[in-house]
Amino acid sequence: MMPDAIGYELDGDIAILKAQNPPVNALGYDVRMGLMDGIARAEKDGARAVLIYGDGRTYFAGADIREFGKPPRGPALPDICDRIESSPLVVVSSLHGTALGGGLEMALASHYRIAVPSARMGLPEVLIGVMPGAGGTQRLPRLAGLDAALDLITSGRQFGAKEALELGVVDRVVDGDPREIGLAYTRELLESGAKRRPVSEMPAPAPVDFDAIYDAVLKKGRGQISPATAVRGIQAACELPFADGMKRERELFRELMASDQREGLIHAFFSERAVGKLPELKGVEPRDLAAIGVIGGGTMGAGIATSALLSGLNVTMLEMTPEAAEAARGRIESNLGGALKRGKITQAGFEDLTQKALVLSTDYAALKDVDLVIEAVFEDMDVKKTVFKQLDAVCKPGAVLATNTSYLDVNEIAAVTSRPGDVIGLHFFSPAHVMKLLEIVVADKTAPDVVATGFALGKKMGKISVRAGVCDGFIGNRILSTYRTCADHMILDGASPYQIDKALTGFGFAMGPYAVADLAGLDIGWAVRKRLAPTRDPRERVPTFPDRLCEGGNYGQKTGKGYYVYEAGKRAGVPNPDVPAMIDANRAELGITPRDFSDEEIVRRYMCAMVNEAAKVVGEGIARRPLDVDMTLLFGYGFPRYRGGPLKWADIVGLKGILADIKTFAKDDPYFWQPAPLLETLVADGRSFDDLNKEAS
Ligand code: T1G
Repeated sequence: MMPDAIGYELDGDIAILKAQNPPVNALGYDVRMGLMDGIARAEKDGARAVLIYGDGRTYFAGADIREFGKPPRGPALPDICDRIESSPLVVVSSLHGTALGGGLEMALASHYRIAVPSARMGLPEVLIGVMPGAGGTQRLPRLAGLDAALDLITSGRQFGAKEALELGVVDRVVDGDPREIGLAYTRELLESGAKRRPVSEMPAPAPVDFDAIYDAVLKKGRGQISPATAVRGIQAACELPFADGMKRERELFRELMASDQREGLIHAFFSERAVGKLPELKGVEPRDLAAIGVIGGGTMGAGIATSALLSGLNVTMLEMTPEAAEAARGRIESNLGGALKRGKITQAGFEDLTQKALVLSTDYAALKDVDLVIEAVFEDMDVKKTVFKQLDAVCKPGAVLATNTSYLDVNEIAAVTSRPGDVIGLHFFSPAHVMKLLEIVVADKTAPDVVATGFALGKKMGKISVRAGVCDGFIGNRILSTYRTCADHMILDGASPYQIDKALTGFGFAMGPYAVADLAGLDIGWAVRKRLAPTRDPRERVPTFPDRLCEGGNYGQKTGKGYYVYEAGKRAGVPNPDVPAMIDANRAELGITPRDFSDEEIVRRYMCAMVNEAAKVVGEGIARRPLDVDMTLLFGYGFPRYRGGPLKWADIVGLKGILADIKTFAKDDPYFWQPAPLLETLVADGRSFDDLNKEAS
């Protein structure tokens, strides 16, 4: 028999309502029913006060977001908040864990609030595409003031008990058990004759120029509408009577609830948790992970070592010479210096990490006891094979041997060792101590517990780990290569790199593909093109203007010039005046008469290319599920989170139309626009990528 979602107890003249809905006391239907019943019962029992707190790890962590998009059931949260606030009894909430969203709104509807020092709070609704919908935009401004309410609600950030006390969001911060400190505080209130203190009856802040605030927040949202819409809710608190403000909040909340962006952000929320849970790893124990080795102390190796050190791992960094080892130490200390500056570590922590946890060596023997080694040397197959032969000879039995290669064949690397089952790809993204994406590349013979160890390392390092199969570019770079080629084709046919970048930032990308290429370094793509040239299919349309740019030594930001020219001290570049002539020459070589492109067509072609290649990646099993591709693009390639990822976007806009467009585009270039078999199957069966996600979980 499931315990009641809300426990009820009478302690003297105090009724105690205890949330019992693990893991996070989400305010699902049973909890909401229990709260309504509990308040009514307390009043019927003649209690003088009610104490509300959460069992387990936290006070209510918000509405149950699994109910979003489903027909509403049972009492709505705003009604429960109003019921609590209007009770004739004195209502006290005792907060611990993470009182978020509707949870904090419940506390704001209480008359008094106490918290333990470690408690954290927040109204993160905008982060999942909605806004506070149970009075948060009406009560928080009254309690904490307009500036704090605007900051907390439009950012969705969490804040701690100390800040909450300073803002007046909580009345007390006392260490101890939430129930005990809550009871003691409630008794003290009753003994002192404290009255009910409805926040709704407090004066609201004076109105200000909310249109200006709305415009500023909308601009900052880069296309995401929930933060700016929440501003209109706060505006209602300042301009309307409370009841009317609540109505206005509800209208705005419902608008957002019905939006594609809410669908995209909720998909991202659940997918970033699901992506690390592979059915094939159920019950598979990872190997020990206390100390790791990193070979190669360049940008990638130093970033990987930094991330590992910050996650509590001991790291042995191997370089070729003492000078290279010292240079690697310098890079790692510079990375950790950033963490120190941001307060992520203390000075003592910095010294521990750099003096004790980090060991530098030029001798492979230093790796004989590590649990896992990550190779991050030059992207050359022969160099990597040499390294793996030495690792095979030196590392202890059971040590995991990982390569950070971004596209080389992990099967080929594994084959030079006597233990291919211990070999795996761990593809980090630069800078490795900042980027959250980790592609875990599983070779044909990689053992299941080695895969589990890769995921355990990713979790320890705070990464979003995605399982990838072996192919050129794995998941992310393979898809990137296709949509970048589509962009190059549009340039050959008449678009400019600058129009394409503008169109894609308008779609929600932080940067357009050509600005990204300048940032990453144009020489990387150039090397890939040269590597692939011998095996190119003659039907492929291959632009030459990118090579002309590189031949001039223009590699992007690192040389000060690429598609853009970067003047010293300026973050953004300006279009490189030499580029149009290179494009015109390329068009002339091919006999192309350039045509105009609308921003809409640019985005449509770009996204159809991305979705088509992603469908091939899922269809071939390189990515286990569509959500795995979505998380790869969100966490490694700047895809706008409020669209959920390319395959969520495809489901929302409709697969039928996407396939039809691909077939239209194929008339001009049948080789590039070969429809993905999986896409054709889904359209034929009337299914979505999300259907595949559900089937795979
Ligand atoms: N609803 C349903 N399930 C939830 C949930 C929620 N609100 N929060 C977490 N879970 C699940 C999660 O999917 C995972 O499930 C498990 O709990 C542990 O979570 C009216 C409308 C609370 C800080 O946005 O920020 O209130 O994978 O792995 O790292 O205005 O979860 O185990 O099956 O993340 O310790 C507002 C979202 C809702 C909070 C805990 N609230 N959650 O982090 O564990 S909207 C939120 C979080 C709202 C009102 C509006 C975090 C956490 P599974 P976890 P964690």
